[in-house]
Amino acid sequence: MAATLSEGGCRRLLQLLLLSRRPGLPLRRAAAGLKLQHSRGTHSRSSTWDVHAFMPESAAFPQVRTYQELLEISVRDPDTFWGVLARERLRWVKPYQTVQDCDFSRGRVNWFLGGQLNVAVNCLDQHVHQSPDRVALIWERDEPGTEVKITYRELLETTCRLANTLKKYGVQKGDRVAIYMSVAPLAVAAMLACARIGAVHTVVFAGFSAISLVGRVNDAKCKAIITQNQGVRAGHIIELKRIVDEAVKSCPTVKHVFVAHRTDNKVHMGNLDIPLEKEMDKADPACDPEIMNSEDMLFMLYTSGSTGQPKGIVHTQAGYLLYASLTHKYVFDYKQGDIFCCVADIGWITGHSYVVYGPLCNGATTVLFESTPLYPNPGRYWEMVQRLKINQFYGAPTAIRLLLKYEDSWVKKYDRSTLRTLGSVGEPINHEAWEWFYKVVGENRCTLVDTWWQTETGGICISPRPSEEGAEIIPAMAMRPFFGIKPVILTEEGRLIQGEVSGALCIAQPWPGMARTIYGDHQRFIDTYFKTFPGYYFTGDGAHRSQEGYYQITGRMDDVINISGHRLGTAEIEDALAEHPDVPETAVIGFPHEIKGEAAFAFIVLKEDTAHTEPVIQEQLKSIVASKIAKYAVPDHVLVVKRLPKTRSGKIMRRLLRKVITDESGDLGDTTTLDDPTVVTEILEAFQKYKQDKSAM
Ligand code: 7RM
Repeated sequence: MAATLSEGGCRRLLQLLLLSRRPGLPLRRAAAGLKLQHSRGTHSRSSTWDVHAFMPESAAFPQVRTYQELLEISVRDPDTFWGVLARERLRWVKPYQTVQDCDFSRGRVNWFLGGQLNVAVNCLDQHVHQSPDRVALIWERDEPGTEVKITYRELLETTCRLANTLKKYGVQKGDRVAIYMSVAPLAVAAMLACARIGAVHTVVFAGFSAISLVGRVNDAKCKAIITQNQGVRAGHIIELKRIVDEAVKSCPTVKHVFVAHRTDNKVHMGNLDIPLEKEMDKADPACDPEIMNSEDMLFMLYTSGSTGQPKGIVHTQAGYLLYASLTHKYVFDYKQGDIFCCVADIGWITGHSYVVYGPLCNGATTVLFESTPLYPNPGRYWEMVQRLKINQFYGAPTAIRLLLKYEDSWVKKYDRSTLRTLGSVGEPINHEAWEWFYKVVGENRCTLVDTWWQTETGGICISPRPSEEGAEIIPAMAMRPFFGIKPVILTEEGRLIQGEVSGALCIAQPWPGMARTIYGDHQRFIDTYFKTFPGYYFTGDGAHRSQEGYYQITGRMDDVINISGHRLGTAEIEDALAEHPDVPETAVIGFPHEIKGEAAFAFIVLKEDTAHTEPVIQEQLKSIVASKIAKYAVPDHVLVVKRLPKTRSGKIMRRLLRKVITDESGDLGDTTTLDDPTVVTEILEAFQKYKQDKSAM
């Protein structure tokens, strides 16, 4: 399918191009503060560096000569920039007419209106036409050395068979389908099969409990669930089908459960259950793609907020795909033929954008990592890098912090000379981890990018690359906005501040990858992201901007914590703990943890007449959290206190609790609003005693 433009589209594009060529538009050359990285032996200076070779689509902006000018046009004239990129980089059935129609005050975000396309065609068919035998997926199975390669032709056929199977059982355009699987080619095919027939997938991380699955499936009103008989991770079996069996009892909308087979073990098959591979064998290997509008839903993904239930973040077709693929190419310096490896699980947004959609849209070979960093030993990642000849490696700081505790020989004994780019995502990366990743893993020669983004942003928004070639990278800093991203920093009162400052990180204008709504609750979307600072998208994160204009993320400003890169609301954990009949009150705080980044600390108040001992209740509470949410959400510490510190209006003063557990109790700040100041001494004593008992803290 050729990229074509209708007459109207042509006219509009011409207007845009003419507009962008208007003389007198100030295009500043290189930004202040750009230094060349000295550790790089060879670099061409920006003056000889060809921006049109760097981004071929930029030929549409002939007046642009430097990287800085390209970045500026993307922010100053987003319609021109994104209009050209969407036209050139996506395969359209029908070209769009309007680049964007957005209004933050209403939470209205629309891109490429009038356009029609199919995401699966962009990710598969276009590459099958050009190079059917190129490897699309390398499935790095849990058992090292047993990887499976799948070509674009094979992935297209598998996707079509799966799509036809879904159709046969009544799944139609617009229906929601839950995917509860570990990282596997069939999981990727399931996502793409939904995209092909216009169904909306919601991938639920396979570490979530049955109750969490129920919550998401019911909120999305899913018609079907696609799962596996079992999962395999670090040599252990995960009973995925059994968890689904338990869940579907409470999911009235689910008509079918498709069961793929990861192991040879038999599992119970009930009324709703359909053996997936068997059905796929019978299905037609070709499936006509559904023609989708740019703003039809592609997927929803649940993520935690500061209050209540996780919210279903909605992403749509064209804008999301364009943003995921463009960031994949430019942040990681992906070149055709590279083997790209993002070790994230497909249950998170990182897996959606940088295991599946970004790389496949670019025709890349993408690695699906099923295992864990320590299985069968701490050399797993690097042995895989050597064996698969990986060029880009994208992972989480928590894994790096874990691995740097082991001998460097676990890294050094493997050949990592294929690596060019290393990436970090999900949480702040501390200096020690950054340096180890850069020096030991990357041999001081790879580019290491700390990438900041969110489920809601669809793709990377702040990252040291792309940039002018050879531009400096400051360790452990996300630094530079991506094309089209205009970060701003506001004070708590909502004042926009220029220059060096710390404050609330907001984004001042829409970009194609951003979320469109919260499923079933658009008002919550507006309230969460556009109310606090009218006119801006509020990220929920704080940031510092340096004199040079570089951004450093300082962490969440709300009650969201980040455990091993997994986002979680403290309110969710509190809600789970409150299920215990003997626990009337709880407060959960995030506190720094050496490996996990953050861990949960729960303060609980017990009923006076409880029949259980404290240790029994503590264990019961931990298992409630594991079964209501997931294992990773279980608090590391559960401390029984007589009362919680509250203001006179009854609000729990978490700030105080945080100071107690981070040993800052010498400076508790303003406690005058406390209802009863003696509660502080009480809690401090309880905490000291707890620490003594658990000398591990
Ligand atoms: C991609 C992802 C989003 C939250 C975000 C931040 C934190 C992510 C970084 C980071 C510091 C980073 N999506 N976060 N990346 N903090 N430096 N490079 O993680 O929706 O699951 O989480 O994660 O707080 O708001 S997410």
